[in-house]
Amino acid sequence: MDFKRILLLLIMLLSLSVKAQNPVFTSVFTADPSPHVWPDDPDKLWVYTSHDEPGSNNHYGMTGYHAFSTTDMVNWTDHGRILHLENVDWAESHAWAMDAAYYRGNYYLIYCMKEAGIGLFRTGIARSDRPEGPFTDLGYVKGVEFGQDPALFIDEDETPYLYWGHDRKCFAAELNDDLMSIKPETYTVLTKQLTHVFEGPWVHKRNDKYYLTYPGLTPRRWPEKMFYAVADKPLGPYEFKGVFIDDFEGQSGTNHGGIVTYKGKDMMFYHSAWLSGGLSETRSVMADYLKYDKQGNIIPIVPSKKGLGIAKRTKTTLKLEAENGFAAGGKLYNVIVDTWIKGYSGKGYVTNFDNPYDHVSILAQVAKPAKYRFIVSYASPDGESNHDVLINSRIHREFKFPQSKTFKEIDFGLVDLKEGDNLIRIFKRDWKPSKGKFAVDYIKLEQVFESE
Ligand code: FUB
Repeated sequence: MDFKRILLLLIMLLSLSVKAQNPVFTSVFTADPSPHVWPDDPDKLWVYTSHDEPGSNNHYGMTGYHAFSTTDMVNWTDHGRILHLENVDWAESHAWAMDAAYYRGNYYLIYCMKEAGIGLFRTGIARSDRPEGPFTDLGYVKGVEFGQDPALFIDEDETPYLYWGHDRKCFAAELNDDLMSIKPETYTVLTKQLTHVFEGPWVHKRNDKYYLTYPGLTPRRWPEKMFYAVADKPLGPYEFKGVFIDDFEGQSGTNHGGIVTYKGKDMMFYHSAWLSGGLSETRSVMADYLKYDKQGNIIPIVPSKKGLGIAKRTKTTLKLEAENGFAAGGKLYNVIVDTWIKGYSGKGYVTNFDNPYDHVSILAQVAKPAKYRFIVSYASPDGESNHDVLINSRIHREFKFPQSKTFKEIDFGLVDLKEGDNLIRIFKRDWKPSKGKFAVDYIKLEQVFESE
């Protein structure tokens, strides 16, 4: 082999081994990540995010939230839309940053939206008995004015603390046990303690110290950098420490995120504009390891393409539960949710496709037009079942579901999804009376890459 060929081979081998795990989610535009490991499942990492609509490139049109989970930091599941403006009757717009918490046996999403008719930010609270939602709105937290960018921190003694902040201000308070109102006597203005603060406070605890991280602006200068301050008590006083994510190439105007310890490693989740190629308000979640020095100071992070550097890239599969219906942006038409056939995932499955047009529609949100592998988990105990699948009313296919007494996945190959919202409808194919109980548990849409 001559020298040129050897060089080419080396370059090819090198490019195969290059690791590029940032941005973390490449299937959908995401921002304001809130990472958590829940106490009942230390093997799983969850990241809750807000959602940027492709093509809009402005924060004003933001409408909903997503949940992602992983057990290896490489393969991620996008559980789809977990809460949307349509599910919150007091709100009219601006589904901006949120946080999640596990508290007394339930999962909570604490988020902000603008109140209908008033147009000011409220801090909303929604609950689910499952980490992946969907979440049901409970109303807004009383006693919080201008409640943008809330973070809910549950201390080791189970005391709940709320932090929020916007427009160069930051506040905190202890919440009452039902999480629906603040204890007025604990209301604290943190603004002066948090040099350069702009919005987005987030709190984690390490070695009995409370770390409050936040996006800030040095005088009159965008984009935002990430700063932090440390305290001995959740409500302060906080000692300002400095910047730990400075300006970086391809960042969005804003930055925002949280810190988590997962399988012994500390990580910072934040966002950039890398996936959209620099569109400042079309963002994507990033993750990098975070390290502390001996004194407990955060060692600044320099965002890198490599990110967590475990694999060549991350891969996301959308796993969308059929039974979540309207709460997840879908629809159940003349079908029901049942739990009789065992072995389903989520809260149940959809069945009773008795007449033509009876259907389940499931919402899949993606960032860019792409091919996805389409998998359906179903059961058809009484024999083969034929159904049509409509994707955005454009692709129309006839799918055979062989008899199966238990739930199993069937792979229907590649389908095309468009940028933004895709509605995937599974419905009965013909006018013949139904043979039995065909049931849809969930659909999966798996990212595929050219080299696969
Ligand atoms: O995502 C919308 C807004 O941008 C958030 O609420 C802010 O923190 C900033 O990230």
